[in-house]
Amino acid sequence: MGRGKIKVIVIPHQGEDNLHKGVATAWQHIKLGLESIEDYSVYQERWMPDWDEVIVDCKSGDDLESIATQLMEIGFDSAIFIGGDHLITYPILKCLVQRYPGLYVLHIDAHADRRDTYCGRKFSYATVMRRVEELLGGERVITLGYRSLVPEEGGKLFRWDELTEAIEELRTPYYLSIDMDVFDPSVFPCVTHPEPGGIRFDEFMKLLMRLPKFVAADIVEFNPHVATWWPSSVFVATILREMLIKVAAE
Ligand SMILES: [Mn+2]
Repeated sequence: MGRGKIKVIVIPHQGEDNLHKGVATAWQHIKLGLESIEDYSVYQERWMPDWDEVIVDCKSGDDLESIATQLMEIGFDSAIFIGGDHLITYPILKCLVQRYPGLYVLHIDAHADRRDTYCGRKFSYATVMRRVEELLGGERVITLGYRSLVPEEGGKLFRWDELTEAIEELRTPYYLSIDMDVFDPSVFPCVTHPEPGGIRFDEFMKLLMRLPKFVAADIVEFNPHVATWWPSSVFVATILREMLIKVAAE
């Protein structure tokens, strides 16, 4: 993979089985949100670093091989990936694990995403962490913030009030995956599957400040079409700024 500036890599993938369409348009809304906020973070007392935008071609629908091939061609040192739905995490990790064989994943989500199949599909936003477990080993995939699952979904699952236990399981190098539905629908309604009982922005920031630096991260499942999109666009833009600062920090 090539070296250079931090990249924001957009993967506007939307699965056939998504209940509401809309995640493919996330990035254009986040870009408007970035125009509204300061480039300076009062939380980390740093400026947002320079970054390059790269957009992956997802016209081929569920063709994960095509996404993985494009990611290998793009090459990146530090990157934040923007979905799209949660399935994008799989091709990203398929590339990253070649470079970091012992990679861990911290998966922040209202859902476990560990069904074996969903709507007859092996690869779906509802099965993605099961596939990631098969790729990396189940002990390396840590989910935090879940509040909805079915009994077949097992693994290293932690509720938000078990945050300290989840962090104790984490090792570096690691990848951070953020499903926006981890937030409470009252603070962030723009997701396809909102779940009551979620976290606030300040709780997320407290976690981010506690975590060691990650090698790359994604922000997925922002669906601007299911609720009033403007405050949510600014919300995701703010999260992106904070993560760019975090990944750029020495
Ligand atoms: Mn979710």
